[in-house]
Amino acid sequence: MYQMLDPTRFVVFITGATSGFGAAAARRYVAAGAKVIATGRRTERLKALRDELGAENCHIITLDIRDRAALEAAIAALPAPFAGINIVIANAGLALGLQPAAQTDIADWDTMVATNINGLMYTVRALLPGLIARGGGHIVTLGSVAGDYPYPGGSVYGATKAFVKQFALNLRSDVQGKQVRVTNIEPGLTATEFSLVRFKGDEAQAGKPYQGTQPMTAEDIAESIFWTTTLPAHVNVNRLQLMATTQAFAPFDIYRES
Ligand code: NDP
Ligand code: 8X3
Repeated sequence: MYQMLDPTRFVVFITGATSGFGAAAARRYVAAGAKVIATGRRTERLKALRDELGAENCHIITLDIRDRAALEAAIAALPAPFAGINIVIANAGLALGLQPAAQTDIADWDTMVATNINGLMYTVRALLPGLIARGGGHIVTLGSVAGDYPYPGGSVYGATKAFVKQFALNLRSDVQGKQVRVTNIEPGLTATEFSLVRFKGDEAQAGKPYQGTQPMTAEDIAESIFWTTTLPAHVNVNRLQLMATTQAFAPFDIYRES
């Protein structure tokens, strides 16, 4: 029989565990017997998750990944049962707005760069030396189809996800021989709070991308993340792109005079 890794040996650090993929991943790993460090800015959500999963399985840290000093301090202060991190799910991120570039709020661009790029860099930089020192592990980043396929209004969000992809691939090169695996998960349309965040709480607008169709779910993505990390240690999934079966490709958009 094909031998997967034993998830009861996993200590998993998850950013963005208050919602969507991160919360679903926390549940998936704990269900498989792993220990999880769940992080995010919304403390009440984290407490509810800890109550659900059990404090012996789920350690929570209120954390804004844009705050490098806080991130490093939180990792340095981890209690012993959660200190031996061997899986990092660098998932926290967001899109803000869908306006054309000329009309966008530049503060939204700044927030996306600070979160999706700087926050990701800080997370990986803070955790990678520990993974290497402990003999290996796995870093999973959350890219997007938006990192490959342009779309109107996707300007900075898509560009941050292109960064995530290349950062993950470059990390792979850096950790060669260190027993550290790196995987960029690249989902398409998935129903989470992503759209509500993008449209700043406007539920009617946020619901539109999912209307009349069947998007993927947070559990679909969590299962994919889990699968890549439980594959035998000699296998590295570099990139994994997923779309809802209802989502496909369109022709190029040609502007015509008439
Ligand atoms: P959600 O909005 O449901 O979850 C996003 C998570 O990120 C929340 O837990 C949020 O926690 C956290 N987060 C946001 N900003 C920060 C911050 N500054 N510091 C710490 N945590 C932060 O979205 P998804 O689960 O869908 O998205 C997860 C990742 O997947 C993102 O990187 C997103 O770009 C990507 N993605 C999503 C797709 C989709 O269609 N849903 C498709 C492709 C990729 P809190 O607010 O409590 O801090
Ligand atoms: C989220 C998917 O298509 O809304 O990364 O950009 S999309």
